Amino acid sequence: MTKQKYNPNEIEKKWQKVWEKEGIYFPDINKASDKFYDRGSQTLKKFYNLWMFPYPSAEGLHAGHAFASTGSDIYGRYMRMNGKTVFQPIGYDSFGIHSENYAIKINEDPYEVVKRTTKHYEEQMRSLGHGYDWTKTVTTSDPDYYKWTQWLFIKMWKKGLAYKKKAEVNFCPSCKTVLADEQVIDGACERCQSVVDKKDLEQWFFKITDYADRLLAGLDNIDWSRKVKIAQRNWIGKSEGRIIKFGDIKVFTTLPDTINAVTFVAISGQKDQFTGKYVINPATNKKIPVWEAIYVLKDYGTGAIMGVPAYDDRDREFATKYHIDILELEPKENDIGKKHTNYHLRDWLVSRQRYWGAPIPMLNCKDCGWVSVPEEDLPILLPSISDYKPEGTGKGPLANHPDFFKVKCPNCGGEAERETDVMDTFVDSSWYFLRYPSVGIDNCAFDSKITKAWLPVNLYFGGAEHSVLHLMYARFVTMVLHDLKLIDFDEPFSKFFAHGLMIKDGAKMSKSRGNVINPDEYVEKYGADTLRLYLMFMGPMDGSPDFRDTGIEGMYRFIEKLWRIFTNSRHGSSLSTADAAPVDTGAITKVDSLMFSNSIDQNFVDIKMHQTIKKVTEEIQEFKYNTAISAIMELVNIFTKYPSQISVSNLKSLALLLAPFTPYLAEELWHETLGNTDSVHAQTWPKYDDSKITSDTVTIVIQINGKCRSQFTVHSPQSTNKEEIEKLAKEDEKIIKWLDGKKIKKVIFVPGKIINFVI
Ligand code: ANZ
Ligand code: ZN
Repeated sequence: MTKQKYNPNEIEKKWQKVWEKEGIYFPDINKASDKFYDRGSQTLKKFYNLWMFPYPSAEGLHAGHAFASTGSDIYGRYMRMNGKTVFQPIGYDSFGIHSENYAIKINEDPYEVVKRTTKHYEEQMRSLGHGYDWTKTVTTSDPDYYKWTQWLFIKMWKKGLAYKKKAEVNFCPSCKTVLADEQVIDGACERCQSVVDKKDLEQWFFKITDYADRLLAGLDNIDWSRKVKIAQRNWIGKSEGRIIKFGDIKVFTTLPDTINAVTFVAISGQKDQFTGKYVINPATNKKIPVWEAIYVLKDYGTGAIMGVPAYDDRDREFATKYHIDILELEPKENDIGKKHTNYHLRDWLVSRQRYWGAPIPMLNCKDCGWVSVPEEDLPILLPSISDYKPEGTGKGPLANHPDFFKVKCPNCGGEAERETDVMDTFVDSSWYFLRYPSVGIDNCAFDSKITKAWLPVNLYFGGAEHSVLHLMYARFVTMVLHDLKLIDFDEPFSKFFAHGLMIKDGAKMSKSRGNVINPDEYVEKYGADTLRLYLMFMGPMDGSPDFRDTGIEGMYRFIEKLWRIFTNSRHGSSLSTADAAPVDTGAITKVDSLMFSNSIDQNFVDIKMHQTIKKVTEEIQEFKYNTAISAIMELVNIFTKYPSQISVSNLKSLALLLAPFTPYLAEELWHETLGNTDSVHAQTWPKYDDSKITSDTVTIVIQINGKCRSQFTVHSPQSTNKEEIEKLAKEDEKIIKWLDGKKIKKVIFVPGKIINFVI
């Protein structure tokens, strides 16, 4: 009988079509909503499994995306097999500088660019075998999405949380736009690394500072890692101190007890200089000089400090440099000044002088001032223009288009001008998780009943680099919508898991290094299942695994071996020794030291099966997919060694364990070998029996003339049976060599411990 060879390309294409047709990843959102409407049962049933949506770049998905998204997909599949109705959507963060800069480079309309890149992403993600709900995708640059981003802006405005003010802002001369504080890393633009300038510009802000305390307090109620919570706390930077008056200058201090040692006051300035003024230190009544200093920040505290060179390093440096007195005095408790709490968190700067973003739905009327666009006029469409390149004038490209900005005031009918800035992409991504379940509904941003049923997100999977930006904004927006009574929860992501970043041959993957891995090649050559397994086997999800493609061959061979185990069992033949050759993955550990004879009872394979189910189950819950996979490999090794002991039920369990990791392979085997007709992904996760796990095995040492030469493992009852142990010991490969041509004089047996051959 000819055996069918493992052909991933054929299998994977086949199941993609079937899954799509049967909609196995498309939960009926409305039906489920009726069922889950009651929060109590909802927590039992629904599972909203979310991976941070990517921005669709020209290069397409790279292997780092594949690593992260596979990690998320495995969890979703696991939860589905644990009885959850899983909703796992995907979309594209398609507005913004990435797409726009690329469009400029190739001189094409960003709209066309995005159409092409999102299509490419979709093809790639489909091929990877992810269980996405393709009926509910979101593209942030589509009018049916950004209409609601504009709506969100208006909600902010009406609640007094959006305002425009002249502010000293970070301006990237290369990107020709303002940047939020969070987008400036050590004085350089996060995207292009250019040194950032300061400019005074009129900008729109969201008042996230009003929510500083809520954002802090909320952290206590969510299941996020310590690390991410610390990052958020530091970013909010709550600091308690006092405001103290030195003459007419107010300073903010966290160490008021050092006031005796204050020898100067400094206000924020463009350069270090003495102002010529003096003020009285209220604690000592002494006259002290007032300076301007660069190190004093304009926007923090009161924008002025009391200089305590004896206790503060920067003050000491300043005093030394400018020959100001240094007073070494013990701090003394006092109650001068007024208690004050300060935050490092700044208001969120949301306007950008660029083209490729959602137009800000505001207009400026000569008589009425700033007025929001009536909601029924949304969306304010981003017009298609050819001169969309930023000029760096402090105004966006839309400011060159009177046909766009010249409008009538909706209040008084007078002359008005639209805002020509567009929104920061972080606004787009601050609420997209609310849109997914309501995709297709066009009379609201999110349907209240559906949202109540499906939100918050149960597991959010994403990069740790978003710890303070995106995650803080999304939490803020959620709190605001909660306060507007539009949703009934105020934390969007019950659990957040920060995955690590994949590297390539020891270095960070980047375009400039030319070491970006395209997953397509590997899918083409080995199939998505091999790639998935390889990516997940590289290390734990929160580590920085190194992609070295030498390992992928071994993984392919492992899958072929799985294939043979199943297909051979169907043909009723047993595995040949060649088939049983161990896979070269480095995963085989303890098993090799176990030696059983063919008389081993079926029980042992069963024990191993239950142990593996337990291990895989526990490791998946911890996102340690690598060790889950090694456990499966160990099991497979046992299967290849004892082919005659494999029961159909063992094979079934193995297929189920494989399903989250290698969804195509598992489905194929489930149907073609095991003869099932429904999807493996709709099955119940295998259960383990604790009573079967405690392995009742005993290790027997084999000695030759009293010296330990080998050992093997048997079941406890067997271990006291001299004849059986002697027979098994003589079958041991090493012992065969020792005994070869020798005469056994005596056999000493210590039941359950040692068998000694005297030769
Ligand atoms: C006296 C003092 C003595 C201070 C000492 C520190 C150490 P956090 O904890 O970050 O809030 N400060 C206040 N406003 C500032 C501004 N606009 N620019 C630069 N520095 C400013 O830091 C609060 C401390 O930072 C304040 O407490 C103040 O210096 C300084 F041994 O006052 B302190
Ligand atoms: Zn008006």
